[in-house]
Formats: sequence, C-alpha cells, structure tokens
Amino acid sequence: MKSKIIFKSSSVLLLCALALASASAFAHDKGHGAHADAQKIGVAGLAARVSRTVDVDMSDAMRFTPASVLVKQGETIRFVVKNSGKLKHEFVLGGAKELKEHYELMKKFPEMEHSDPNMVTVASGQAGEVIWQFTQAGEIAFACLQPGHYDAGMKGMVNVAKGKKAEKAKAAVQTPDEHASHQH
Ligand SMILES: [Cu+2]
Repeated sequence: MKSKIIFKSSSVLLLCALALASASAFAHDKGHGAHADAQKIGVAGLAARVSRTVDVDMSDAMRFTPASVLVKQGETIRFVVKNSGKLKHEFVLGGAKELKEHYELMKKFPEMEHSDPNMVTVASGQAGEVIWQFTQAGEIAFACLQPGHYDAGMKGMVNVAKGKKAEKAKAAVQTPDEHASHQH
C-alpha cells in the first residue's frame, strides 16, 4: 500500500521533470528524430550582458502587453514583467508546442510548482524578471501557464530576427551611396 503511494508520487515527479526538460532550452541536440520539434529557444542570460530591457504587463484580462516583441539574434533581453491584475500570473518563454504540453500538465497537477530561468511567476501587484539570450532566429512563444489563462489567450510571441539579415538591413538603410544611386 505504502509502496503504491510512493510509486504514484514519483511518477508525477517524473512527468513533471519530463515536461520541464522538454520545455528547457538545453533539452535536445540535433539528431533526436523523435524530438525534432523541440525548439531551441536560447539560453539563460547574464545580467552583465543585458542589451535591452523590455517591460511586459500582465493583466486579469488574460493578456500580455505587448504580446509581440521583436529582438535580434544574440541579444540578451531583460524582461521586467509586471502583474497589474489581482490573480497570480506568470511569464514562461518556450517553444509553442512545449508550452502547450507544459500547460496541459499544469492543468492535471495544479499544485505543481515550477521554476526555471526561462520563466517567472508574479503575484498581484508585483514585478519579476527573466533575463534571456536569444541565440536562435525564429518565433519563440511566451505564455501564462496558470490554469485557464493559456486557454483564455494569455500568450505572446518573440520574433528573433536573424543576426546577419538584421545587420544587412540596417546597413542598407544607412548607406548614403546606395541611396544616391537611386534616381528620384
Ligand atoms: Cu495568467
């Protein structure tokens, strides 16, 4: 009887660990065919290397403001996440698929505590922060995984522009020679 209980709780812990691992940035290398969809979302950032601060508001309307953030590949962003609502909210960065899986797990185990460098849980009226370096270009999602919040649309997107492309685009705008060659 006792061993049954132990087995149950350890399988819950295992499920939780698996979910966190799949949401983690460090989870999978290339070549894991079964996990090809697991997205590399970047790495935990260092405070000393923060290039920019982005303020994000979370409200009981189940929205992030802004819900869309544009960054450049390689940038380290300090997200200052404020909870202006009365409910508990959280900001979790991840691949869209991994976030959804993690959310489903949270619904099954609502008492599950989770804490990782890619996320912050914020009480009403408080602010928290996540420092994250975006090493891969592409779309990286963020969401609130509190039960009901994700379903209500509490999610957003970080668009990470490719490093070289972004530099090229900037150079094109700022090169006077190129501009002069166009006839108006
Ligand atoms: Cu929320």
